[in-house]
Amino acid sequence: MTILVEECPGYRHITLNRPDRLNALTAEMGAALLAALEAAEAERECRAVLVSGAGRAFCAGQDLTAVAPNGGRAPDLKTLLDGYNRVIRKLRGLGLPVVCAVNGVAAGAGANLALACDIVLAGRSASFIQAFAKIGLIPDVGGTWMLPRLVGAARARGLAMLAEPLSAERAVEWGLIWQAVDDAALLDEAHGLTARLAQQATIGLGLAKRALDAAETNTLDRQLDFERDLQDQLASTADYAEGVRAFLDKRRPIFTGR
Ligand code: LHQ
Repeated sequence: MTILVEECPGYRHITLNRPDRLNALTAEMGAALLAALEAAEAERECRAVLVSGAGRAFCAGQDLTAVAPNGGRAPDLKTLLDGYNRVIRKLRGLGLPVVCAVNGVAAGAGANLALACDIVLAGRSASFIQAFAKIGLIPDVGGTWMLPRLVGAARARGLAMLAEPLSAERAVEWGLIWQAVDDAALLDEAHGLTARLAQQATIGLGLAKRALDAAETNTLDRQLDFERDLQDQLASTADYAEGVRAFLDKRRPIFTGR
């Protein structure tokens, strides 16, 4: 199986599972990943998702053996990317927090798959490579959108054009990812963080994602109205009532995701 799904208390752990190919992506794997995200979304008890890779890498991007031009004929990258783009849209639109544990190299579409997640942790020996330029392509699956927003125009251009590995520490320094942790501690840290998010006010976290994404295109004026409307929606959730009650009672809140 190209994807493994483990049920953990309150969340699901999805593992990219082609370790002998550094978890390089195939159309089948993209479809399985999308199905796993849809299943997580449909399960009421699932309130967060963790994504990581099996073996020594996170993901080496597109499996290049599947897209080599054949006898001068160009491969069908359009259909392939339509499939991967569904995964990116699902990750961004998912009303659940998604943690990514980058356990080794994340190259090409693999790097940008990681960046589409909400909170990215990486092992100190991991690296991010916008490998596309090495094979004559542009950063895809959202790379050209995410990179300048995360690291600014100058660094985005350098990463896209030079295709050099960026260390996990430098990725944190540049604001590309949330945190770098010791390799041996990565999975424990990522599970701990995901479990913690799974106990938070789920609807609020989902709407925070929506608001932050909407802010990329909204004016401040429109965004203020949008925040007001989302906050108005949240005012009637059980978790808001519990959060305020717990604060006033000086105790820890018990959120139910409702
Ligand atoms: C691989 C791959 C791989 C197949 C390692 N494919 N086998 C493009 C087209 C279409 C639509 C969708 O979007 C895209 C976007 C993209 O993702 S384009 C970018 C594709 N990825 C790359 O260009 C990265 C290619 N890989 C590498 O540069 C290196 O393997 C990295 C830097 C990731 C890791 O290097 P090493 O740690 O030195 O490992 P390695 O190169 O020895 O790889 C181990 C094995 O995995 C090896 O096979 P072998 O049979 O020799 O043991 C590689 O051939 C295989 N592998 N990446 N993308």
